[in-house]
Amino acid sequence: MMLLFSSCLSAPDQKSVMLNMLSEISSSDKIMFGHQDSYFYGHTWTREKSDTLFRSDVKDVCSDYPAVLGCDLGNIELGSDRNLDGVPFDTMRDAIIFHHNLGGVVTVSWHSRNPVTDGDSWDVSNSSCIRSILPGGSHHEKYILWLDKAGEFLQSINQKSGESIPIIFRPYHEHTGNWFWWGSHDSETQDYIRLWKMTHQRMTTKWGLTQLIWAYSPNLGVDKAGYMERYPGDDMVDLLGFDIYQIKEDKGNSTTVSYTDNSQYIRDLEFSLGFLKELGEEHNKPVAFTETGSESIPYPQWWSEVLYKTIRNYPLCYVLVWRNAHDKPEHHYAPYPGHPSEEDFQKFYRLPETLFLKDLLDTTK
Ligand code: BMA
Repeated sequence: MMLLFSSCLSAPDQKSVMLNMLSEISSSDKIMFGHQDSYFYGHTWTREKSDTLFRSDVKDVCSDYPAVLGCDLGNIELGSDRNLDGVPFDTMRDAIIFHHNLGGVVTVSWHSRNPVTDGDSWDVSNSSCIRSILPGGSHHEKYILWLDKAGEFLQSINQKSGESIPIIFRPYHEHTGNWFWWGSHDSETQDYIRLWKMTHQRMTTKWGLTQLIWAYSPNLGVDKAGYMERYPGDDMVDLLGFDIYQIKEDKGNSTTVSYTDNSQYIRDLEFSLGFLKELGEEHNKPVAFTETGSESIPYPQWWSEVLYKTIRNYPLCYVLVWRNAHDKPEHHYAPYPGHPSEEDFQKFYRLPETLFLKDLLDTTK
């Protein structure tokens, strides 16, 4: 599998090369592995300013980087030089260019702050937040400035690399839940769609980011109709995703949290990925498992017996697991050396169907 990007390609061409590649992988038996923030910190380490090479817990375990690098823009809207998890935006830019130059795929989410209260993304204390930032709303102008901060950063990646890097941009994710200010509890269906369109238009017309691949990713808890309820339209979305986590199962004893029963997670995946597959076909879009994981991965065979065993039946182009925090001992979704699931992850890595960065290496560079 090889990506044929070239710096001579225009932004729309870069986008179509990437979309073709994603569709090709979707319709094959292959799947790319992704990890959020993989290059910036791991379970026991953080990146030092003087580090020249990128480290990754995934690489420490299988000698290869993930094929998909996940990054998050949260706090860019404040003009901060680090994101909400402490990642310097300069490092993020360099990592995106490095990863792209090796043929890897980049996806960017945005846990932006609440534009009305200035609280974090999870601040849902006010209502009609979306409506307040749409044209005519009390916080519209402020929010446009926030969009511009994100647009400026994304544009700076292209300026530094000298080419338009196609990035899977995944704003306003998990909106079918009620934990983010952009969630479905906040406003009417049409408000969310207008927010998406306003964002799409600003990034495209003001910042010229025509190479962005727009990913729509609701979360577990909806059926096919619910998934599509706030769909912005085929012209505004390029990739259909889903966020589904394996939630800790509390057996009633506050000290015992059991992860050994994987059946509910498998059922959730089969139900949700089943209609995601149909939607991909109906809308002619590649489909991806945009976020997942089992926090701490306490079940050692999780990679082969739970995740891969289930997702291999669906035409996904990638699966991305969430970050390995360095400052929260239980908050990790990929293994690190010595982790109980390390061996099983290496088995997952060796499967001919799973793609990591070396499988995508762009030899044309
Ligand atoms: C959440 C957690 C938070 C983090 C946020 C954005 O799922 O990992 O600790 O700040 O994602 O990355």
